[in-house]
Amino acid sequence: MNSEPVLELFGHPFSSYTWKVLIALYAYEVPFTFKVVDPEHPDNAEVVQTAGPQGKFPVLRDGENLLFETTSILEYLDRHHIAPGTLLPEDPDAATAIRMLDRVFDNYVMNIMQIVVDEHIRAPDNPDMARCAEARTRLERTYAWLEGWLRFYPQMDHVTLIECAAGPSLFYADWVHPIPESLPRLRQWRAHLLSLPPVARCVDDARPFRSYFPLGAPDRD
Ligand SMILES: N[C@@H](CCC(=O)N[C@@H](CS)C(=O)NCC(=O)O)C(=O)O
Repeated sequence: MNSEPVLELFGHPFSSYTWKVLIALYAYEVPFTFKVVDPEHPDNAEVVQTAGPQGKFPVLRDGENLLFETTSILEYLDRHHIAPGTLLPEDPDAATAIRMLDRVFDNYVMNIMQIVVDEHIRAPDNPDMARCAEARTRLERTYAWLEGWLRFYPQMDHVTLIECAAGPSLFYADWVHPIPESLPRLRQWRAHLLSLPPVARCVDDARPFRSYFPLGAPDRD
């Protein structure tokens, strides 16, 4: 793939998956143009709608290369715009271990949290509470698993695929279903992630949109 042209990232400042890519771009000072996806920018929305099968964002454009799916975007950035081995190791087995955790944060934190959010968008006055309760139980199970995993994972000041995936997913999941005090490592790690400059920048840039959070944004973070 060609890596010459200026990068464009299509996304939204309040979107958790957009943050996942922004965190790497900010952390490694990769120049890019942000193309906001909203009703005022139909051209940007059009790019997103045609890039992948479900019209999801973010989407990265690098010249003729159009990439969707955040994990693939980050692997591409690692190879072509950061330095191979920065976001995920070059050793295949070590990379598999990192990808496995990336899947945990996307599939078992972000996407489960999103079930509760979507339910409150679908029926703000009468959300299906049984569906929400089931999602909350699943989130609790992931939280408990992560508390154990954190006995072995170091608190790092540099950003890898894991921090990119964990920062946004834990930020929003804790809004939907607070991490209990009985899981101090996970609570502390979330606070550490939010203190990383690229993550803090995403949090700050998203502040103007907090009123859109369907469950009501808590008065913290
Ligand atoms: N698996 C996708 C998920 C992307 C995703 O769900 N993006 C949300 C925004 S955070 C989206 O596009 N929502 C609008 C929609 O689903 O139509 C990825 O990793 O890029």
